Amino acid sequence: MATKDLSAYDMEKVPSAENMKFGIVVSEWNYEVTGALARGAVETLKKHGAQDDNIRVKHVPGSFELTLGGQLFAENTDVDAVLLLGCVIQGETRHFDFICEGVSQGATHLNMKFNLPVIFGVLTTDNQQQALDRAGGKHGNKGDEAAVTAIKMVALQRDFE
Ligand code: DLZ
Repeated sequence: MATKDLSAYDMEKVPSAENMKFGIVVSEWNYEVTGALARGAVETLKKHGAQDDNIRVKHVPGSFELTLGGQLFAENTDVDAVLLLGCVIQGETRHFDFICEGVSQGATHLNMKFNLPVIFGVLTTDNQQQALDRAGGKHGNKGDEAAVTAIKMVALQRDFE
């Protein structure tokens, strides 16, 4: 895009995902939330043209395990992007901080190590209601947003090929 066209940039526009392959890693912890994130992500990928055969879903026990799940996709498949979907809810101990820190650093590392879009689709909330509100509730579905981000990043990567 030329600099003169910047005011015409349309962020609502989503590229076609028709020829893109996706891996989705879903955490089992707080599955009422993460299952809804996953359903939203799959629906959104398909809405933008992704083929069912080009979307693979794997589950891991908790959000801390999302990083390794992502690495397994990156090393063993030809996916164009990986979505990490989890939900960490604040408890009484510092466990929350360690898990959030671990998975956010892990996702960043995977992006760089594999030069692959690895999308951070992890809700980090104070309570379950806040999480439900963002998993198909009053604040939308962050799984949908993760899917759109994945599509945009694959398209960006292809722009540089
Ligand atoms: C142990 C734990 C706790 C307390 N809370 C959550 C949470 O809110 N969300 C989540 O995804 N996982 C949680 N876990 C599990 C950890 O992610 C991980 O599975 C364990 O520490 C084992 O490595």
